[in-house]
Amino acid sequence: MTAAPKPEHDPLAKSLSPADDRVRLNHWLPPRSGTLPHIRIGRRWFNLLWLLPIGAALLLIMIACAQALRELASVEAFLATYPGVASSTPPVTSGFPWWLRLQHFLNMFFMLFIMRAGLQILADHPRLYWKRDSTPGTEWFRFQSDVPKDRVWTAKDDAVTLPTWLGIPGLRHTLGLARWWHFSVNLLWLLNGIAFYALIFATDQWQRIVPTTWEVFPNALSTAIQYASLDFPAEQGWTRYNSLQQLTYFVTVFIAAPVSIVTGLLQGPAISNRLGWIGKVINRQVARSIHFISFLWFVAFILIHGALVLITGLRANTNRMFAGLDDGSWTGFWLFLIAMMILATCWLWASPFTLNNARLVQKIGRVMVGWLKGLAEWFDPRSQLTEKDISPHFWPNGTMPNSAEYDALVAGNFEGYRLRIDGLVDNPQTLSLAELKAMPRQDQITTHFCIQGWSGVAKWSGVPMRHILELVQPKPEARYAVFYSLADGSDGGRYYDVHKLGNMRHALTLLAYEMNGQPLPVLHGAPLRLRCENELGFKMVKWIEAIEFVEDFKDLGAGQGGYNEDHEFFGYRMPI
Ligand SMILES: Nc1nc2c(c(=O)[nH]1)N[C@H]1C(S)=C(S)[C@@H](COP(=O)(O)O)O[C@H]1N2
Ligand SMILES: [Mo]
Repeated sequence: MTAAPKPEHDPLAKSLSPADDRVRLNHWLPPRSGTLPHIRIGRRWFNLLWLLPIGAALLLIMIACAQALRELASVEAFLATYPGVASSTPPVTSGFPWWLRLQHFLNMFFMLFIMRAGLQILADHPRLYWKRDSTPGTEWFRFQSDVPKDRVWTAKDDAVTLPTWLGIPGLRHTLGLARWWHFSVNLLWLLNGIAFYALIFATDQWQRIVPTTWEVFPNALSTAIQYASLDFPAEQGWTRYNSLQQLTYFVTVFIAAPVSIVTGLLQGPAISNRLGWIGKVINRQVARSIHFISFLWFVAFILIHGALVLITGLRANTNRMFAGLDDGSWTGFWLFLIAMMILATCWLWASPFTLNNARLVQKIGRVMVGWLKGLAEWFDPRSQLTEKDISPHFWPNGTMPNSAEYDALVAGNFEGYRLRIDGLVDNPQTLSLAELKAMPRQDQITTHFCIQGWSGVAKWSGVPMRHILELVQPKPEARYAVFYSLADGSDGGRYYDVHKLGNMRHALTLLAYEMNGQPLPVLHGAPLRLRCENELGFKMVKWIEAIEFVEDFKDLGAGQGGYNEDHEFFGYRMPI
């Protein structure tokens, strides 16, 4: 018996390019600096840097007011009735067990990486909106200027640079790598959190952070007045936290953390487009904005918590949380310093390591969370919107076709266009646009989720992929559909992307030739682009030239399953 011949590919496979396994600055998107963070109030933008002097002034006023208040007999009486810890709060008798201390450290460790990587993701579309159309000018927060009106401004143009010490991995448009960090560490953080929930309720530790009486509110007010007056309340931190601490820890652990997780998941097309009204009310941009607000909560919490640990008794506090001791020794303080050094070292190491070993980070990320993302791909997204939801602005993205061949197609109104469908199919096809239009037509109004963060609604019309499958009859060994573009990618070589066959059978997977009732514009992929509503935008190849069915994609391009997977270290399954 002779070995089976090596599968031949569509001729376009030769136009795919290899890719670097690390981020090379001379091949990367050139830097672009953003602005300082701004918030929009009405029609005016305010620089958030103003919060520093305003905050300092408010702090001073607050101290003065609190001290003046404490001169009043009625306030002193209030503080006497509500000293800061509700009298019925049960004391915790198990001290600070090792698991609690370890989880506290791990939580801090994970959070820093999650937050830095999250910021990097945000920097790829540095604007936040409350409406899913992401129309420039409707943002409520941004660290980028107005969108230029005198040229095509793609979402990629809009991404800004972060320093490598701040973002992971820093630089510009590195969100592919940032997402591996964000999601992989999220998983560890989630497991740590689940174990924490289980352990605190299996012991008496939950009593520290779960209020059990309404008296927690007057007591929290009392604690706030005492802190603000700089005459701190007596500490009983070994057994009970004061009510203000209890409330803030409760909000952080039981509200901010779950809200972050839910609003994170709701930003994924597979989940959001599957969930019906929930995905509409808490749409991509609402979820993204709330996700960011809960990030701000964590930042504020960490800063205030850290500051209070320092000023309310560094030795006692670190002794408890790092050594589990309630004595006057310095043991906890030294352990705390070691923990901080580990943190700082990893902080400095993370970005350079990621840039130099980008492919490895992609692989590790895929092992850690790729399977979870794969699960979400099973959802067959069904959510559709109505004409009135169609976005007034739909961000364009990607690298436009730049060839005489394409120009000739445009000049000829795409009459010369032929879609080639080949590979592991029984009936290879070459279809003109007219032939495609003669096939069963489907209209759908759906939300587009770009990996960078923006979203938009449009009405797409075209041929459902399931009819294409019926026509060409993929062979049993065909597992993936490769979409080759007429356009190159940003770093040279053809743009392409690979989809599992399952995705091609979903009801809303479409070869679109119309957008909002008009022939597909060149900017958005004329004459033909893919719509696959359970994946992020980069998987929806525009300006499709050929579709090839294959058994494996390892021998295509750099073998990662698509152009951005090869060149920007994205994952090839991206339903979230
Ligand atoms: N050929 C090609 N297709 C592409 C891209 C590209 O760069 N080249 N960019 C992708 C990305 S990242 C997105 S978000 C969508 C954007 O589609 P739009 O321009 O219609 O918004 O196209 C996708 N398809
Ligand atoms: Mo995108």
